[in-house]
Amino acid sequence: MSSEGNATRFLVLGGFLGAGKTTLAVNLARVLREAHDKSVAIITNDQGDVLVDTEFTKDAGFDVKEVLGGCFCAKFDDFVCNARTLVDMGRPDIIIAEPIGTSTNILASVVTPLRTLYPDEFSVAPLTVVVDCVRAQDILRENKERTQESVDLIPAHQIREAEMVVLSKADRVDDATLKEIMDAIGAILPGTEIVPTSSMDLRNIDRITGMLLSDRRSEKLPSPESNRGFAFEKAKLGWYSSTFLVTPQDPVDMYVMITDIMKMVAKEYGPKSVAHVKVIVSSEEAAAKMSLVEESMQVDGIYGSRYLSGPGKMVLNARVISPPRHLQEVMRSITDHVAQEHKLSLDRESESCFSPQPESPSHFFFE
Ligand SMILES: Nc1nc2c(ncn2[C@@H]2O[C@H](COP(=O)(O)OP(=O)(O)O)[C@@H](O)[C@H]2O)c(=O)[nH]1
Ligand SMILES: [Mg+2]
Repeated sequence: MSSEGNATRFLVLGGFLGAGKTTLAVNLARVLREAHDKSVAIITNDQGDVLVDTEFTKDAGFDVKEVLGGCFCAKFDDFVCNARTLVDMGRPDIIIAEPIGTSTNILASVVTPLRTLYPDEFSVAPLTVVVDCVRAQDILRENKERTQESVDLIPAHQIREAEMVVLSKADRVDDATLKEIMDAIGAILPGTEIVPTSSMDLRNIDRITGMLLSDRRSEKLPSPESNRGFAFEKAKLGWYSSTFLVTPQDPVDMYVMITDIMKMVAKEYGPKSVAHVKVIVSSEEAAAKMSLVEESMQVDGIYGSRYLSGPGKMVLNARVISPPRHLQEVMRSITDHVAQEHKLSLDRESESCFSPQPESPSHFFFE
């Protein structure tokens, strides 16, 4: 990095909803800080107006800025402005930016504009795409029947754009399956580095930090693909976000409360419909975050006590294949039920629900 002058190293970490981008960003930031004495700042991104990822990365102790209400590509000036603010705030060695999980043509509309327009300000690393091992075979299967619930064109396209592929959740598949996935991706992207990893044991994370600590820059020529099919897939999704003030009557077990929310969502929608649901509850003393991806429910972190005894805040993000209005009704009834069950008051402070609309990139570079 030293030969890059004053340019801040910059990584765009793409990949589908729930693939493991935020988890990887935080793990990379920790390893870079602890093993390499490098500081990392993070930029998050969402269509909605509140984002669990931002709370989570802040709680993990990193400088964070967010671009809300649209993709980095459509809000490119905000994106660059946030990157500059992070540089002014803390002079980070590396900025990691996580676009929305449904973002497409990132190479043409985010990575190439950044590396072309600001070559002295940002040293843009190869576009790194996180692919969930558990979903990979389904995404890559050819000639399969498309149903109302299939959203595969977007993740398959995201893989084609990659200059480095990170296979997340390698702990959840066996070695033979992992090899099949690597062979299939290798056939699509000959010569592209594919790195299997896991948040459980951080295997191969040094290969990703090694790339970041090198001078390797993004250089792939963008060959954008038509957004029509992608727009159709995006329109199948309901996007629900809300924030609440949480006031418990007695200390409430946050773990049990969030698990109840997730179980009810999973019961209402089948695994194929749940792209990613995430909830974070936090107070001055404690925080707990949990995710549901397809049928897999996971605690992503509990800081401090798992009991909430004073006022707190809850942020809820659900990305589900569902008409938005139905999703809103479901989420309202679930939060009402949980409030009653756990004897707490949940005062909704904000709420939004919609299907993502097609976006117009500020810049679009192609061969
Ligand atoms: N078992 C396992 N779970 C993971 C791994 N990486 C991420 N996850 C879980 O997958 C869920 C979604 O992760 P997140 O980073 O929020 O995905 P994002 O939407 O791509 O940012 C969370 O519950 C994570 O804890 C991994 O390597 N192994
Ligand atoms: Mg995320």
